[in-house]
Parts: sequence; structure tokens; C-alpha cells
Amino acid sequence: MTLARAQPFAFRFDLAHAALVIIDMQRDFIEPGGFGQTLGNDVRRLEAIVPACRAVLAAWRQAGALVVHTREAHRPDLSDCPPAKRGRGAPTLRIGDPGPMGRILVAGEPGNQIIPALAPLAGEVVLDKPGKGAFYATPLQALLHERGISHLLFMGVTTEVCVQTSMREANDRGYDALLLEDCTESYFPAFKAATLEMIRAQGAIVGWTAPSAALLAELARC
Ligand code: C5J
Repeated sequence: MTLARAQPFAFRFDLAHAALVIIDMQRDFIEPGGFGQTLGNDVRRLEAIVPACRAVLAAWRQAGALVVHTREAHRPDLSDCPPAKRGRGAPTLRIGDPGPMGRILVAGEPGNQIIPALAPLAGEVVLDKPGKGAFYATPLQALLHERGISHLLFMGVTTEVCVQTSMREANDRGYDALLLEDCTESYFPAFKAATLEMIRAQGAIVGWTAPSAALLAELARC
């Protein structure tokens, strides 16, 4: 499969060796009352990408390729949340504190679930990650290795935090990675724009970007 419209140049991959990695499309980031809003952000920006993400997920599932969902989630005892992480952000409502959708960023709480529109299907990989990157303290690399995956297509939130961190981790581990431009969002438009530029700069120094329409057109030909 070739995404000719990818930047900075065409992105080629074999579906049998590719995974769609969906970063942190959780109620905590996208709905009012979660972690994102406690940090003072307007969460409606993130909700706007859900239809594009849904379309890609449906087409990817139809093609029968690997789907990986991640959640930024801490254990209920917060033993995997360093004080340095908990101590930053909103002083009034920190990770682990009770919020309108349960404890903020804690596994199993209502706010920590993936939004219903993108809910994982039985059998799809769902990884809880205590860091911003999807590889840190998770079995992701082993799981991709077992399945012979070499190419990763990313979508999710937020562009410059968990998505970018995960793509950089992937790049350092030898994966070719592409970010779907209209399937990722930031609370800060300038940060999203800068991240897309950074990823594809200097001959794809971190990876590629492409509009989801380019991928959908290729998947439709499968
Ligand atoms: C943040 C994330 N922004 N999923 N998490 O704290 O990007």
C-alpha cells in the first residue's frame, strides 16, 4: 500500500505488517469533567476529530489489520505515578483525585475509558500506559515484534504530548510511523501544527504525516 500524498514523501507499507495505534481517545481527555478540562483546556477541539477517527477505524477493521488502543491510566494505588507527574498540572484536581467522572486518570474509572464511539472490540489490543509514550512500561514493543509489525499508523490525542512522544519512541525502536493529520488534535492549535512540521522535517526525521482520506482511498481498494 502506498500513501502518495504523505509528507515529506510517499509512505509505503504492507497491511500484514502494519498496526493502527490509537492513542488515549479517552473520556478523561475528550469529555467535560476529565483530566483535560481540569487542566483548564477547552475539550471540544478534541471531540471534533472523532468522526474522522471512526471512519479510519472502521475501514482498518474491515481490512483485518492489527488495532492497538492505548489509555493513559494509573493503578488505583498510584504506585506507577511518580510524584513528579502528580505534582504538576492543576493544583486543585490532581491525578488520582475524585473528579466528576471518577478518579482522574485512574484505571477502571468511568472517565478513564475510551469514548464509546471508538470503543475497542473484543480481541483488540488495549494497553494501559502510565507515561506519555505508548512504549514506556508497556508490552507494546514485544507485542509488535511477535506479530512482525514494522509500520505504525497513529491517531489520537493529544498531538504534541502522548502522540508525539509515542511516535518518537517508535522511531527510536526502528518503526516507520505515520500520523493521520485530521485524526489527531491538541488543545493548542499552534502545538498541533508545530508537531506535524517537526515529525516530517529533515526527510521524515520522526516519521510521516498524511490526511486520512489518503489512507481511506487505499483501504477501499483492498
Ligand atoms: C496528556 C495525552 N496530554 N494523552 N496526555 O497529558 O496526551
